Amino acid sequence: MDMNFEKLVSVIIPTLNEEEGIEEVIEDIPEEGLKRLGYETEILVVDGGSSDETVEKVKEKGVDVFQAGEGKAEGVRLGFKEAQGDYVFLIDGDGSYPGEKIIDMVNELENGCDMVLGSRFAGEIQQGAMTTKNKIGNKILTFLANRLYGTDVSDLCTGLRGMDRNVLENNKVPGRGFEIEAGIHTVFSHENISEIGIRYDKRKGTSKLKTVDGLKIAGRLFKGKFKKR
Ligand SMILES: Nc1nc2c(ncn2[C@@H]2O[C@H](COP(=O)(O)OP(=O)(O)O)[C@@H](O)[C@H]2O)c(=O)[nH]1
Ligand SMILES: [Mg+2]
Repeated sequence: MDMNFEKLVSVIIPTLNEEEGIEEVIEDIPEEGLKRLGYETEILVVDGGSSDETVEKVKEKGVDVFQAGEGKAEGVRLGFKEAQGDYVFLIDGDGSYPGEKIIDMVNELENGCDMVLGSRFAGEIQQGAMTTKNKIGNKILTFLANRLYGTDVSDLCTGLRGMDRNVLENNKVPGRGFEIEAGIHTVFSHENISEIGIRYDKRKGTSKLKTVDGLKIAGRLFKGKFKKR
């Protein structure tokens, strides 16, 4: 079969100093399972200037690394620009999300949704994987997103999601840094969103998220709703 007729799944991994988890994240992407569904897999690591061994480890695995500007959002947007897949996935590079779930998520997208979330709150959160403060923050932000945008999701900020590339091509995704998931929500709120429950594990390495980011995410949700971009 001509390569041009293969279906393609892109998996974007944003990284900043994830030398402890990145290899495992790449290994857990179910390329074989996707092949059985008829998809080639393209992995894109978008790095925000790691000072540890992240980039070397990714290259050793034969995976492409793109150098992005500062902040998670710049990395993700660069990934969106480079990704060629029919479906575009995002997964954090810290080992906290189950890559094997991409198979079930592709099924959801094939069944007609435009974005599928891997929901931690509809799944299970392992002991020590999320602080109580972050749990409350995530719940409040998710509630706010649903109230403002008329959606019904259970995990706004999840770091594992799959999207139809057509929607990404036709819309600019707004937001800086950790606002990116809220920015994606503002774009997909007019589309068909589904979710599957996932297990959330304790991350490898250290979190980059700060308390103030929660406020910025809320700000992004309000801006997207009430301000012309
Ligand atoms: N490219 C890029 N990725 C980032 C940046 N900051 C964080 N990340 C990545 O975004 C993902 C989520 O960050 P993390 O610190 O785990 O946040 P949390 O999961 O919300 O606690 C991880 O894979 C990080 O390596 C950045 O400035 N640039
Ligand atoms: Mg994390």
